[in-house]
Amino acid sequence: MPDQSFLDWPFFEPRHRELALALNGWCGAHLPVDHGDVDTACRGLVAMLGAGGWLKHSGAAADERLDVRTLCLIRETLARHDGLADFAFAMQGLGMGAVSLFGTPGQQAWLERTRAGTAIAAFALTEPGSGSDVAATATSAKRVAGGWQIDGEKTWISNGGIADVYVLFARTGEAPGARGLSAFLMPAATPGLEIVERLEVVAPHPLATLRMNGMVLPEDALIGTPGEGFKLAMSVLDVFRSTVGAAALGLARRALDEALARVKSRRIQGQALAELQMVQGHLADMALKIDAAALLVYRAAWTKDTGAARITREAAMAKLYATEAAQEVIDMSVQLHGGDGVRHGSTVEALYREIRALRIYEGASDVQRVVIARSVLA
Ligand code: COS
Repeated sequence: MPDQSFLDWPFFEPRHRELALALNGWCGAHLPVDHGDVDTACRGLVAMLGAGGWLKHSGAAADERLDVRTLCLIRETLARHDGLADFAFAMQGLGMGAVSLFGTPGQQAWLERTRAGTAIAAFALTEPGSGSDVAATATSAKRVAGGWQIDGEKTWISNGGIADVYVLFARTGEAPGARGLSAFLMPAATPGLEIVERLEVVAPHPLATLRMNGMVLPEDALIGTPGEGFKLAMSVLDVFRSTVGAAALGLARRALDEALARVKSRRIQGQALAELQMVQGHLADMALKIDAAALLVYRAAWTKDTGAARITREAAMAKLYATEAAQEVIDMSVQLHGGDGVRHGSTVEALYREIRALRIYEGASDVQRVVIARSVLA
């Protein structure tokens, strides 16, 4: 078990400490799972996390508030034990984030299922021609009798292919660019939805390209107000970007734990690696980066939970720093493991593959720099 002293920081309430310790115990008994077939593994993880009661924290029903510190503590803890378990939890939250924050009671019926682990959620924003530039979204939603006709393609959609329900962003055309988008609830069984391609990546998880061809969604599929989809997406990302930082933190803490075990047991010239001053310097840098990342992550989460309307800058700082720092910490842990660090199937080798995508998805590092720079210059 890594250093838990951060739980005494003033960002947390007793309920957060209790939850983190209880989840850590649950993870010890249930994780990691076999990742052999990622679709099967993810379905199993969603069901397990639902049965364990953890997924109820992935979204908030109408009379509740989404607690970002809880989301972050859960992601950090799961990531420390099993990256795929963190992924399975996170996607239930991101996928249903718009419904949780802005959904009608009717739409929240889906949220009940994703919080119970009986339905899988996905967030369909990115397109072949618009990744970082959300305002360039081309998928169209046109008003037709009884609803909205959707045409277009989405790609890099996590849980694509296994999701039961997607939140889809499309151009409804109230204005050009960012002011002409809207969000929709799209059940996977809707006629006209096709999984065009499954994508494989360095740390496998379900990913797909989707095509919507003459699909018709009912009127009540619209989430929020027409034309407000960009802001809605950004508000969801403000919450979940902080949690990506938390996942990176969990991966980094695991890498430090693995490094500590290694340098205490591995001997060189008659002494433990840990006795070498240069190794101690690396350990100090790793611990420092982890604490700095944790401070930024929980600062962002606490700021939102205590009532801030927007945490755009705090979330961007948390995601940028925590993911970049985790990459460095994990790389150093691989280095301290020598050849074992790059051996296929070793824990640090898996961490090395798992961290990479976090610097890209939910806003690449340079997008976070753009967001931070704008807030500094404003
Ligand atoms: N919360 C609420 N509103 C927001 C917001 C936020 N976090 N960020 C921007 N807005 C509002 C702005 O205030 C602006 O409103 P007005 O038109 O009323 O002035 C509007 O949205 C447009 O904002 P902006 O001009 O900043 O839009 P840009 O097109 O310049 O977009 C970036 C900026 C690059 C920051 C945005 O496209 C982005 O975050 N890209 C990355 C996308 C991403 O994370 N993709 C991953 C998907 S999930 S894997």
